[in-house]
Amino acid sequence: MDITNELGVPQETLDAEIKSFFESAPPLKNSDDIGEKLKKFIERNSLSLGNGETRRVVCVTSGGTTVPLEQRCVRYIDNFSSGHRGATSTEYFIKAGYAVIFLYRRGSYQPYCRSLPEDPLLECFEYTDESSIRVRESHSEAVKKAISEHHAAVAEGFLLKLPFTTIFEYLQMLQMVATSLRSLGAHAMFYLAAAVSDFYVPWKSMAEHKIQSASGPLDMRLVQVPKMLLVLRKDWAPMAFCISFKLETDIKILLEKADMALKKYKMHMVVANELLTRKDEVVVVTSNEKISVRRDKTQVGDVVENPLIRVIVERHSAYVEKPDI
Ligand code: PAZ
Repeated sequence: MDITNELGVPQETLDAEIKSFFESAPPLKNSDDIGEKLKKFIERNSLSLGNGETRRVVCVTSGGTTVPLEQRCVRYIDNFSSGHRGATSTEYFIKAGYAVIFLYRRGSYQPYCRSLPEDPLLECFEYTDESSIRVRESHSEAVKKAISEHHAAVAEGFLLKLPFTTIFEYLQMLQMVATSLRSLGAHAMFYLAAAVSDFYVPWKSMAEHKIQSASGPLDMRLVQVPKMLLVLRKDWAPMAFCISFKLETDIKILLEKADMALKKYKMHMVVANELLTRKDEVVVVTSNEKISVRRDKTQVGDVVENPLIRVIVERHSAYVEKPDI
């Protein structure tokens, strides 16, 4: 008899899809190095804080995953995500006393760099008559703040940055992080703000070389990415506090879809946001509440992540006291 899971599909089918995804994915190039970094980071942050508490650790995912179309990849499918949400949230989590594993898309926004211009190297620095390089006066405060806060977070062991590009790298790394964080139980959190591809080309059915245009229109079959959120919740880190994000462009279906995601993937919270207003407001959906969170427009430079992380930290604290798996 087939046992159907929360997604309405037989558990065996989901297990087989996940197995096939991981088995056919190109192996992570630096998995030993990532494993070592994770081990050290978690060991360091598992030490008691001296007041009977242990530091909480959150994995923040950020930016979009790519879907390669060729094994020797020239072309790929990408998405809009800039990584601003993940990078900014990381700053507020560290401020709230968390250690953060920042799993981010290469080249996307970085924590503590919000107030820098788009091309900091070329815009913040200048060449002097004495043939040295100095920070332009106009950017000196922003550069000083970015460098000192970033260095402090890394040096004190509160920030571990792990980059990904493809959907294959992302899911393999997420699995590594999740299984490493399992030992922290309810003190671990997942804040899944990355925009993860829903469809992909399995490695084995992917063209090896650059697809040729001479062969006419391109007909390509994309397969659905297996629903890993449920596996993360049930198997990889069952005690961790899990928050996923739901993005829609049609506000009318947003809350309904967020509610569905909450139930289907057994998330503790789903943060619902609409593409055009995502920097101003979000709605935090839980099993019994819908909390509207807005940035304070009267405060210059306030961002929606400030009140959002406050709400999340408060709920995580309650969960640590009384985990209700
Ligand atoms: O990365 P960003 O700041 O440009 O955008 C953030 C976001 C919209 C990608 C994030 O808030 C989100 O909703 N992530 C999940 C997207 C999804 O539904 O797949």
